[in-house]
Amino acid sequence: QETYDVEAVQEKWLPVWDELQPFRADEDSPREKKYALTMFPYPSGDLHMGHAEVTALHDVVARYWWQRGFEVLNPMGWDSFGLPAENAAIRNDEHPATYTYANIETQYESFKRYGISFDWSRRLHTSDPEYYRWTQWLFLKFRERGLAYRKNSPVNWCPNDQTVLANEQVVDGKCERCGADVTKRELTQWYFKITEYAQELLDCLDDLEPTWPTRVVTAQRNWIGRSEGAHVDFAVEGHDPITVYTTRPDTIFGTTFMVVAVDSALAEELVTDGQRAAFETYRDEIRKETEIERLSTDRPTSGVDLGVTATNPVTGTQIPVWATDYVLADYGTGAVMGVPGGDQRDWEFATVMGLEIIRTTQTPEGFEGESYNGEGPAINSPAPGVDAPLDINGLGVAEAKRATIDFLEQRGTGKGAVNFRLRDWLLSRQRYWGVPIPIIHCEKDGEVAVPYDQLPLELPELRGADLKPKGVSPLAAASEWVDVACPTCGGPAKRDSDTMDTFVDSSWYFLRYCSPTYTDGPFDVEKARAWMPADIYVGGVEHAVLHLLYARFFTKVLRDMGMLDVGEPFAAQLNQGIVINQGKKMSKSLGNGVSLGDQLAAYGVDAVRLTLVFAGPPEDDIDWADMSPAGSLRFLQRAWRLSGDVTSAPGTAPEGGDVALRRATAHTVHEAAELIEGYRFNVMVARVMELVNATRKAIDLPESRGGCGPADPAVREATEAVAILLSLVAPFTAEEMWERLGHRPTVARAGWPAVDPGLLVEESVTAVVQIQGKVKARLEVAPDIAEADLEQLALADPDVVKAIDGRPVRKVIVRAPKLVNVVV
Ligand code: ANZ
Repeated sequence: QETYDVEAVQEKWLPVWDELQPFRADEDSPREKKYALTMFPYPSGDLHMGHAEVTALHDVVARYWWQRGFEVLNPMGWDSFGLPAENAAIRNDEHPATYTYANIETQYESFKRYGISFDWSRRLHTSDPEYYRWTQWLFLKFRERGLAYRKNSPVNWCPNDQTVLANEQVVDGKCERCGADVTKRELTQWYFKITEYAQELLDCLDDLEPTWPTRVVTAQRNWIGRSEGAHVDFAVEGHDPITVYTTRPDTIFGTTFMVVAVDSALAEELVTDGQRAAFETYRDEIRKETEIERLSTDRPTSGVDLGVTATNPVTGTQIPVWATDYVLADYGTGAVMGVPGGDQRDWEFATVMGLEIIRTTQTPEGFEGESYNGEGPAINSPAPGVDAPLDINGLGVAEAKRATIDFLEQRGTGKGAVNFRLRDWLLSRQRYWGVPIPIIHCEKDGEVAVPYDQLPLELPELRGADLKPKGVSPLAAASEWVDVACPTCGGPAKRDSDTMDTFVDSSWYFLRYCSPTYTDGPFDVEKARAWMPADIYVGGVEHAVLHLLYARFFTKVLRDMGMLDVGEPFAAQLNQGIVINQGKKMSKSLGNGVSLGDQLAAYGVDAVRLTLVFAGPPEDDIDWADMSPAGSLRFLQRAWRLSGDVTSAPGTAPEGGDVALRRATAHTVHEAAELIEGYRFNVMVARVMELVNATRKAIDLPESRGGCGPADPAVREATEAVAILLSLVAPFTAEEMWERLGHRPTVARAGWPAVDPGLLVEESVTAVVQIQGKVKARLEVAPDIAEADLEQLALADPDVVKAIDGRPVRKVIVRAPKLVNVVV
């Protein structure tokens, strides 16, 4: 038996494909366009099993579209700025640029050997000046539209390391590295005003719901976090009224206190002299904590009475105002009306602080909990016997809310309001390896934009400088770079020394792919029109919220700038599962990592790709310990061997070939298309395996047992179909088969196998003829037989004629193609 030399086949075809460039996308082609996008990697290290999985799955779709006759854009690049690369470089004592570009080359070579159908002519790196020039351009355009601005905000600060910490770097209120108590520090930072698009970002999710994974849509909805309620004003003597945001204005009669965020300016203003010392002690303690700790539900209740009272705008009652940590300064208005009967945190607060509790919603029978925020008629609103200007007793929650808002609006003490959990996007990073923010700070002229014709504002190399995080960007210390003349007045000024969050780079890269070398703007508007939106976006669910939300935001702004005619960047999305080993996530400490390089060396590219695609539904995790790449390789050999057995000449018409095998081929091809379009790639592979087995039998079995021999044109037809279907998953094997079948490369562009639709229909079905309800005959008829024809056939059947025996036929009921009922 011939043996299949995996390595030789790989080495043979790579240079041929390089020469043929079968996957160069041409927007001027008359074919219909498809844009197949997959998330671009960070250049940290070489490719791993995760990259192998996602690109193998993605390639099934991209290659399928080519075979179906579409012009396909399937680009790849690198998300090469940012913390992962910078941290790895610092660890390896290398300059981030050296480290990053070396890794990019390694990954590029690996991707090529892995045979994905990327259009490498569109390769981009977000850390290249010709790319980030346009990231800076976009930043300035956003700023002109009021969508990029600076403000003061608190950040986690380690006083020992002198550095800003991300929330994840703060553990139990302490610095993850040195254990010092983390504090909050005010920094002036840049923000994108994504909140301006909150409602649209939410609304458009309805349209994405059918084609995006449910969990992604849900995560985005929750992150945007829209709620409806009211702003209510509480008068305070000697101070402006305090406005609270509440989703339950109907509980106003149960408001027995007010709580404001302890770290807010409001608390600072309100506190009386007598309470100031206690307040400051409490506040300093809370400042050491992280937001996550502050929001956790099982923390002890704490707070300080600020010594002032506020007036309930409906009842006129005076209520105490406290400061607490469970109210967040930057959500709603930073002030909350305390309703212990309706909110559990308020209940606990009232219980611990000895404040009054009044229920305002009737609890269901048998209710034994503390606060209650469900449905029920309003009670104590007002309390029995009390005279109040508003009475909502007996109304359900929705009606009571409406009535309260109407009342407040009439009185001018409140207003219906919508609130979003979504915050503006903090984009400043005090780090080196990122896009420099193109702003100059001048004492006289303030913030001045770097003129457009001076872009890109290049990141200085700073070879030999200490790039470790220090709370201010290393750029601030590079005086040659930082000290500049103000573009407006010419006086001494300083460049902004922060760099942009990496998520800015990845919010528009899919647009740059449409015209990667364009020099008159971030992308050629016409070319983007040809390709956008991406028809599929394949990637990890870890990007469900931030990256996808930011990319959606950029797309909407660019649409409003007149540069795009779509408002959503990704029409459909597929999230792959992860590759694990022995039931656990691969990790260094567990020592269960699987090296992609080792697997490729042992089984070859195609067997590894096939294993990953065949493992199960693409969304499911793959436990490599349960996989059999050796089995995949054996299957590929079986498929390949078919191509050596075919003896009919290329171009032989399959008509007249073995009908059973021809039917199997037609069904496989037909079903494969449906399966791929439903992302059921693993089932598609299973069908191809069945066709390979059927073809093998047709070749080997004697005619008496259903075989037809290798010269039958149906065998060629089946084997060619196998090669084309396999080209989506195992391109090397498929190419080799194609050549052995007498064709020229490349099978990747051979076109989807044509099937005779006649072979897909069942040839005949059995129709039953009954007389007076008793079966008298069975007829073999075409499945699409007309009712009249079936009736005629039935009445002419000799058995039926005999059974009728000359009696007059009173009625014939026909249910084509299965049943004829004759009544005599
Ligand atoms: C009174 C009330 C009564 C409330 C009741 C709830 C139930 P979402 O849906 O998240 O928007 N709240 C408002 N601002 C807050 C802040 N800065 N920090 C912490 N909590 C805050 O929830 C809004 C509700 O969360 C508001 O409605 C307010 O409590 C609280 F029976 O007001 B509610």
